Amino acid sequence: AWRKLAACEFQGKEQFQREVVRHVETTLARSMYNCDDAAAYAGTALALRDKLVIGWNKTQQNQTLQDQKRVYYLSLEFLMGRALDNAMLNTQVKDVARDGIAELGFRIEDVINQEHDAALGNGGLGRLAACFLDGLATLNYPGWGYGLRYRYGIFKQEIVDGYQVEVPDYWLDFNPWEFPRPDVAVDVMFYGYVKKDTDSDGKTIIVWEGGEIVQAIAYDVPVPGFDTSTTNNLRLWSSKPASGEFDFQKFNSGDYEGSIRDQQRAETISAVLYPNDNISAGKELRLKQQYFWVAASLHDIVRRFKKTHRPWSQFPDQVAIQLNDTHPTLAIVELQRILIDVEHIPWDQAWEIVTATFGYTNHTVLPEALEKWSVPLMQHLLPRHLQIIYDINLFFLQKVERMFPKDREMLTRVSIIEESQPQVLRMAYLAIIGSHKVNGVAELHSDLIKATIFKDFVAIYGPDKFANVTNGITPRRWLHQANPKLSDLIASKLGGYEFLKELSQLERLRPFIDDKEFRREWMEIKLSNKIRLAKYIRDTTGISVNPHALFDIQVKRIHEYKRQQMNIFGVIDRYLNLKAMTSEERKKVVPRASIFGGKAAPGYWMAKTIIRLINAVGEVVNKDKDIGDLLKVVFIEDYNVSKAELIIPASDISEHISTAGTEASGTSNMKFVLNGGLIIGTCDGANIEITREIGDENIFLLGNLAEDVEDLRHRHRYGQVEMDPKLRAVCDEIEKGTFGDPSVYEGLISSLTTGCDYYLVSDDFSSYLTTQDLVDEAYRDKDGWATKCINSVASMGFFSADRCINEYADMIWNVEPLVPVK
Ligand code: 26V
Repeated sequence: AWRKLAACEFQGKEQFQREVVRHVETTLARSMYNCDDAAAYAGTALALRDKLVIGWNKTQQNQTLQDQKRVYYLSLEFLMGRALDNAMLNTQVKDVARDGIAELGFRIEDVINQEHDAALGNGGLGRLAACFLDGLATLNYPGWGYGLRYRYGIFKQEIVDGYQVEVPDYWLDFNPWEFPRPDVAVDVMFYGYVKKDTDSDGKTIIVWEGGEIVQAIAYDVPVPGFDTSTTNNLRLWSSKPASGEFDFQKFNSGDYEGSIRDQQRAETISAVLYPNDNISAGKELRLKQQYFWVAASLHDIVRRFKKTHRPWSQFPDQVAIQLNDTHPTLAIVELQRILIDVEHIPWDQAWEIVTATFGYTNHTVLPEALEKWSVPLMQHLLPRHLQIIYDINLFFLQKVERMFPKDREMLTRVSIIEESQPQVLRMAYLAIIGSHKVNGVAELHSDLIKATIFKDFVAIYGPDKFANVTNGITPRRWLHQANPKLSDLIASKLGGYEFLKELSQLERLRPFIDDKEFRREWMEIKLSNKIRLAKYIRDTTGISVNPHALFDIQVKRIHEYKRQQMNIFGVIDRYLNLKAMTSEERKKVVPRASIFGGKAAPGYWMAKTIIRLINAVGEVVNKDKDIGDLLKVVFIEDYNVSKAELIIPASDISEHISTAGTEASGTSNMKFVLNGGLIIGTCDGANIEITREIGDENIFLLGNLAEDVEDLRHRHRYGQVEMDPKLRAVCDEIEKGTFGDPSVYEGLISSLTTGCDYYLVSDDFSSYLTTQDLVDEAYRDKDGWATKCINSVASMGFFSADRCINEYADMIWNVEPLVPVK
C-alpha cells in the first residue's frame, strides 16, 4: 500500500509563500523586488524554522513530561552539512516549497545551494555523529547531542598551482538554524589550586578554587526526525569571558588592552575546530576545548537530573552518556568530581554511578591517533582532575594486582599513566575503565581492538565489556536527499517511502531485477547523476569528462593509510599502458574518469604531496591528445558534505583501499553502494560486512589481509623486498620528470623504499591493478553491471543508522523510544 507520509507543515503553497515574503520583508527588511537567491534562502529557511520550532518545543516538553531515560551523545564533531533541504524532506515540505518558491521566481536548487555547510567536523567520526542524530530523532529516542560551537569549521580547501591551500571557514554570518540561549550559561574553571578544608559538620572536604573562569553559552540546533513530530536538540557551547571577573579589575586599573586580551583568550576556546584527522598533537588549547565542553555538558545534564529530585543512585537509570572517541573522556572524571566533591557521595558509590552511565566508542587503532595528555599539562590546567585520575588508576591497579598477582609488567602495561618523559595519561585506558561498555565500529575493527591495543583489558574485564556496533548511515540524507530520482524510482516500485524508515524493505526490489523498464530507468538515473557531476566539474575546473566513461571515485580525507597514492600510481600505470597502445587497441579500452577529493591536515606533508601529484598527473593526462576521453583525472576542490551529496550518486566504482586493518569502518563505502555504485576495496573495516550482505560477486576485493600485515611489514624492515615491477615503472616515470619537478615527490617515493613501505602499497599494487582490470571487464557488460548494482542496493538494509541506533539503545544505553506528540 502506498502509505502516506505525515502531512506537510504548511497548509499549502500559498501559506508557504506568505511566510517567506513576510520574513523577507520584515525579518530581513528587504523588498521582494530586490530579493536575490540569498534572500530567498533566508526567507525559506526562516519560514520552515518557525514550523520546526513548534515540533521542537513539543518534543522537549514531552521528553520532560515522560521523564524517561535519555541519551547524550558527546562528540567534539558534528559534521551536519546543510540543514534546509534535509529539514524540508524530513517534514514533507519540499514539494510545497518547490512550487511556492518557483512562483516567486526562484529555483529550489539554487535556493538550497545558498546555504553554507555546517562543517564542524573532520571526516567520518563527525559525519557519523550527524547520522546518529538523524537516526535518534527519526526513531523517537530522547537523545541530545552535545558539542562545541566553533566559530571556524574545517578549513576551506583551495588548490593553487596543484597544492592545497587552507582558507578559514567563517560560517556564522547568517545561521538561521541556531538559537542562542543566553540564559543557559555555565561557568567553567581552569587552573587554580586544590586545598583541604572542613565543612560545617567538621568533615574534611576538598576544594578546587582560584582558577580562571570562562563562561559557556548554549546554542541550540533543532534536529528534525523523518516523518515524525520528534525534533531533538543539538546543544553547542560557545565560550566567552565570565562577566565581572578579572577583566573588570584590569579595566578599572586602566589596563584596557589587558582586559581585551583576557576576553579574547576566553573566546579562543571555541574559536576553531582542530583540522587533524587521526592524529593527536597534544596542544593545550585542544585540552581546554575538551574540558570546557565536557564540564558545560555535564553541568547541564546534572542540572536536568536534579530537577527530578531522584536519589543519585538512579542517575544511570535516567542518563546514558556515549563518548564519541576519547575526546570527551574527562567527562568521566568530571562526573566523579561532582559526585564526590560537590555532592559528597562516597567514592565507591560515586564510581558505580559513573561507570554505569558511560559508554565509549573507539574509532581508530592507529597509534598516532590515540590521545595522550602530558601529566604536567593536566596538573597545571586541571589539578583536581589529575588527583582523581590518580585515584581511579590506583584502585584499578589494585584490582588488577589482585587478579594477576606478581605480574608487574601487566600493571605497567595497563596503567593510565605511561612512564615516559614527561609522563602521559592514556585517555583510551581511562575511557575503558570508566565505562560499562566499549565498542568498535565494524566487526574486524572490534575484533582487532580486543586482540591488540585493548588485549589486557579483555583479560581483566572479560570479553562482555567489549562489543561491536557496525556503523551505519542515514538513508534520508544519503539516498532521499542526495539522489531524489533513485529514491523516487524505488518508492514507485515499493509502493511508498516506507523504506526510508525501514531500510531492509529494499529487499523487495529483487523481484524487479529482470524488469527491463525498471533497469532502464535505473541506469538512466545513474547517467543523469553523472551528467550533473560532469557539469559541476566542467564549471569548476574546466575539465570535460565524458558522462559515459566509467566514473572511478575516491573521496575522503587524504591519508597514507587510505592509500590515495596507490590509486594515483594505478592511474599513472593506466596512462603508460594507453600511451603504449596502437590506436586500434585504444578503441577497445573502457574510458575512465578518475575523480579524487579530500582534505589533507595542514601539517601533513605527505598527504599534501599526494594531492600535488594527483593534480600534476591530471595536468599531463587531461591535455594529452593521444588519450582524449579514455582517461581523465580530476581533483575536486574542497570536498565536504554537500559536495558528497553531489558526487556519491554519480559513481560507478568507488575506492576503499586502506591497508587491511587500518580503516576502522569507513562509511562512504556504504553511501556509494546505497546509491547504486560498486566498490573496489580491501578486506578492511565495513567492506567486509558489505561483502557479506551484498555477496562477493558484487564487490571487487583486493590485496593482503589484516592478518598478513605484521609479517609483511617485518619483511620490509628486515628483509629484501623487491618493489613490484609495475610500481617501479611508475616511480621511474615520476622520477623522470613527466609530472613536473621530481624532487617534489622524493619523500613520497622514498616512503616506499627506504621508508619500508609502512602501508604496503608495493605488496598490494599488482592485486590492485588486476582487480581494476576486472572492473573494466565487468563494466563492458552493461546488463551484468546493472544487475550487480540493483542487487547490491537491495541488500543494504543493514547499513542504516537506524539499525545502529537500535543496537546502541538495546545493548549499551538501555533507553526506549517515546511516543511522539502531534
Ligand atoms: C582524532 C583526533 C586526534 C586529536 C586531534 C583531532 C582529532 C580528530 C579526530 C580524531 C578521530 C580519529 C578517528 C576517526 O575519525 N575515525 C574514523 O571514524 C569513522 C566513524 O567510526 C570510521 O568510519 C573511520 O573508519 C575512522 O577512521
